Amino acid sequence: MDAALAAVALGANLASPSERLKEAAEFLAKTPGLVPGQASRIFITEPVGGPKGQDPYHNQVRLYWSSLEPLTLLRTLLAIENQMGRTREIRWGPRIIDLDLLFCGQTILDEPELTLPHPRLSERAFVLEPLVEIAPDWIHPISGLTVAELWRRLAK
Ligand code: A4P
Ligand code: MG
Repeated sequence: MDAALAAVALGANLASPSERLKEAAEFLAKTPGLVPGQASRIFITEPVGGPKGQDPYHNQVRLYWSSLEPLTLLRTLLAIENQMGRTREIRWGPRIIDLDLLFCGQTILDEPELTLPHPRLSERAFVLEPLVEIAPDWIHPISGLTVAELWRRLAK
């Protein structure tokens, strides 16, 4: 498989979140089949959904040239979350690390294990704001809109 540009959203709001983003990036940089590209700044964001009283999140998006199949890449992300001690109790509850696959080239998939592009990509400021910094011209394969256009729509 030729390398495709993949975008990974990193989020954390427990246990020194910015350190956790760094740790996850180190795991990703060591993964065979992934070549790191640009990384956005880290944004500190208010929690969206989930229980009241959660701490703010640290969010970032990182790009990779990936020669992995999308499902292999997703399973790699879940394995890194597990290695870092992620547990799942409440939907959208506080987390040590969340690694979501935003897109993998122009692949469209609609499976329970992996939906691509990420189904909430276009409505999440904590994802689009970092993404627009590093991939403004990427075209969403379903809507046909660029990331810059999606961000302008949401930020209005
Ligand atoms: N899955 C399917 N498609 C994907 C994909 N493209 N990327 C499946 C990642 N996973 C995908 O994931 C649940 C299952 O989704 C996985 O087993 C995988 O096979 P999860 O990590 O347990 O759940 P999650 O990420 O907490 O849930 P969800 O619904 O994807 O979360 P969202 O919509 O991403 O929201 N507020 C701020 N400020 N910052 C945040 O980062 N994050 C969330 C999570 C809520 N509020 C937030 C933030
Ligand atoms: Mg997730």
